[in-house]
Amino acid sequence: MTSVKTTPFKGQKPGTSGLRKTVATFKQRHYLENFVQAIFDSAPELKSQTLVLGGDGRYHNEVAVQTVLKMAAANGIKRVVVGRSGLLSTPAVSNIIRKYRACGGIILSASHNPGGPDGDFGIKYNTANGGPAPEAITNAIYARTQVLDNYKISNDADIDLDTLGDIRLGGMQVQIVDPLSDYVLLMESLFDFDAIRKMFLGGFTLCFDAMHAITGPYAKEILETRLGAKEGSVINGMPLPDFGGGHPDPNPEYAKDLFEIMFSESAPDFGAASDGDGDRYIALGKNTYVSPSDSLAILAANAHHVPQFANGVVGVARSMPTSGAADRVASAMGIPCHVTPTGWKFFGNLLNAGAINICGEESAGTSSDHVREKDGLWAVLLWLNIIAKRRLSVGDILQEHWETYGRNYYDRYDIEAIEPNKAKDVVVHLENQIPNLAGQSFSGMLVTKAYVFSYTDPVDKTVSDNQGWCIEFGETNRLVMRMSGTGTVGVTLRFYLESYDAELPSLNKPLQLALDPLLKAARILTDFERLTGRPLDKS
Ligand code: G16
Repeated sequence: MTSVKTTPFKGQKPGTSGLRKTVATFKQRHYLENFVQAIFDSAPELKSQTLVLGGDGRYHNEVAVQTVLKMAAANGIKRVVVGRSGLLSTPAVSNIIRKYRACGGIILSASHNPGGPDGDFGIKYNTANGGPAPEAITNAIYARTQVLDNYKISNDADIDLDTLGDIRLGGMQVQIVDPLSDYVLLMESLFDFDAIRKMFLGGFTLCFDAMHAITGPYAKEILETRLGAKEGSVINGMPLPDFGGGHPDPNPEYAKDLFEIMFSESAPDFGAASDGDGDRYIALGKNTYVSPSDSLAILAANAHHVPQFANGVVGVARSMPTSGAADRVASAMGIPCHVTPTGWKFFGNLLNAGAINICGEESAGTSSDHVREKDGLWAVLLWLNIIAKRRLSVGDILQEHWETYGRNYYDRYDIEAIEPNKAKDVVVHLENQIPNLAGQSFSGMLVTKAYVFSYTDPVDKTVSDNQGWCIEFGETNRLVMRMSGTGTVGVTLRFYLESYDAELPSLNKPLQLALDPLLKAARILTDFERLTGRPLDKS
């Protein structure tokens, strides 16, 4: 064991979901080690306990896994449960932490961000409940990174992670587990696999785009091998360190292969994609795309068809920028809908307290209390189980939902890599107007409420301020702007537009038409284009 002298790096503050930086940043000498030491110093309870470790297999995963293992050994961790070849999807890590009663977990992933030598890398700490560490812990980790002057690492050679079983690294036990088996067992315990299998036997067709990321093997095992979807239903199923040069973010822009298939003459009955580390998903039907906000609402409204929810949905939660579609379902069911800041960590206390058992976000994450992470494949199986029971197409389920609850037209504009000073000008410009906006009209809409979103956790009363700028135009229209916490270059500003309509004839308006007044209002209110020199559009 060696104690290595080091000096702090600026900016090792975990964002929405751990520390995400470019690979080049992570490759700097001591960069990863400093952050890992800060985790071990801030979570002394890990000593003499079990830690779970795995990553999404992106470029730098192999090197980073060995480094974390050697540092865990030097820091007195008793046992590390690690996925074979250092691989585990994010929901699989969460499950293993809970199932093996581990004290915490380290996930190596930059999620939906691109990979490869010029891409991004990331690291995240999850606590004993299987969920992302809450802000109190991530703040402590950050504070520690700022004063750290040494880290501990074992001098042992790299260990072979490709063979299942137990080996020792110094005084520490390393248990190498199959990344799939515990997760597959969990899924089998939650859903009616027989009903889904019968549906596939009856000719139901599926296309699952794994985007060359971690879910490929999980999806092949569950969808093709166990459930009998036709071989080849999982596309781009081979995980690659650079995701085949793609951007593993399941959205209309990056999951182009899938969208082409689902909007073609020969579209299968169901389409889905997941992201780099397997926690996000999107759902599609023939010529139909279900927005993540609608998907959350539909899954909540139909969950009772599925064994996992035999006792019903007790409460729902969504992040603030997510559309209010789930609120309408919750209100019709007479259950609460909690509105949290963006970031899966904010659902943790509600799930632990049993206050909710479905939650989700507009950023394509939905999950339940079966783990403490969002879970892409779980959401896909929930959809499949609902379709198997209801025998309706995705398009019919979506249309039925809108006709029952009304439609929340919804879209998000992301402007990435803005120069920090210019982004600050936009923020200051909007923030200065907030106190005086109520009563003013913008593109024909009257502002009824304008505020900076702040959240008080109902369980531990922690207050999280400055979680986004919200402007409401009556009950039906809303504009939100927030700063992303997952970008790695400059500042990413996100603009979320939402317009509710319950009138039957107008449920199928083109999205752009429905949201155009809000986009105009966003341009006026933020003066974005003048202040940044960038267009506020999708180019
Ligand atoms: C993470 C968080 C999500 C969040 C998303 C986007 O997802 O876990 O809660 O919605 O980032 O965050 P932002 O808008 O700040 O970029 P993931 O899948 O990237 O880990």
